[in-house]
Amino acid sequence: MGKKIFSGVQPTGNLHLGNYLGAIKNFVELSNDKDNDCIFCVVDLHAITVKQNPKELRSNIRETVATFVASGIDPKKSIIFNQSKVTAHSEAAWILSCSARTGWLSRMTQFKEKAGKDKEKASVGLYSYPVLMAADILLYDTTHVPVGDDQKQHLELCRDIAQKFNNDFGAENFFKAPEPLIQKQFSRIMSLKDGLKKMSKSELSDLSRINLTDNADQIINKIKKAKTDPLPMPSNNEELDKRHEAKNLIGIYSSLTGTKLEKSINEFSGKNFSEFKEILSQVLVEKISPISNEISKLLAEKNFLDSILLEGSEKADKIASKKMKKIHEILGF
Ligand code: AQP
Repeated sequence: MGKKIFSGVQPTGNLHLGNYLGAIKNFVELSNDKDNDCIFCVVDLHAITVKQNPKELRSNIRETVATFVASGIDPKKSIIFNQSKVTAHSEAAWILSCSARTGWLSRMTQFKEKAGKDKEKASVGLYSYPVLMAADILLYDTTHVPVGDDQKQHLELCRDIAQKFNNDFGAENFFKAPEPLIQKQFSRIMSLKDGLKKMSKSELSDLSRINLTDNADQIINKIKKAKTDPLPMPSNNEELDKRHEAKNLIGIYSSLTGTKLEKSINEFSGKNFSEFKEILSQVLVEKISPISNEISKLLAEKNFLDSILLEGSEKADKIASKKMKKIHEILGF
């Protein structure tokens, strides 16, 4: 039986190699299997958990759709829409927030990381973000959620919320507990400037990430400047584990070329980083340039991008409203 896939990406600009290798590449592969029903959501309600400029947000929503399509998701086969246009998401988030326990939410590490030291000043939305994510997933009877490693904890929370709702209302199996689909290797791409920090859209330094809109010169320059260490390339797994930046770069190479990590280590063992970086840049340019070229072409076709979202939101709304009706019945509304 095919899978019911749902996943989202925040339209917060600077979509990067981590988003691609951790999530979008997997979206494309899953959407190419005709047995799967796929829904890919531009999660604009999630984006406003931190302050957004409305004009930039609108353009980032279109850029996210363009990235999906440029990466290979066919809008005729998969539903692509933005979250704010299907009101059931916000409604279900409220309802599920009454099932979620505050103790569960306070354990979420992403909130701690994103709120930083000044937790009191973080928005309530940033804190309750995983409940909205649970609503997104559960409204569509999703069976599988392709995400990066950083979202694993939120997926576990989603399963707990589903189970609690079902138990509380004697609605056995009403919300289906979804399975995460996380790449086995290289599920977390790290910053080019710090091998211990996740590659991220909001990192101030643009040199820390490869954006999916970067051109060949920018990619080559960023890899040239990527942090490494003074030793030659590692020659075994143990050595690699201790050298975070080398591990990240070899991971990126392996993931892009579909090569087993051991094979990549052997290929470059003892060589200079400069030699490896040149090859890595070539591979990156080869894989990312076609996507970035396509994104810029699509960005000029605003009406086309808007029509994808409109059509997608109509389809998504049909599914979500049906589920919402049943939720009302269960709750006694
Ligand atoms: N560095 C990463 N490595 C692997 N996967 C990643 N993802 C994000 N960063 C990495 C995965 O990309 C999908 C979409 O992410 P998102 O846009 O919803 O938000 P995020 O995880 O908060 O992304 P960023 O880049 O870290 O944004 P900021 O800087 O705004 O916090 C998700 O499946 C995610 O796992």
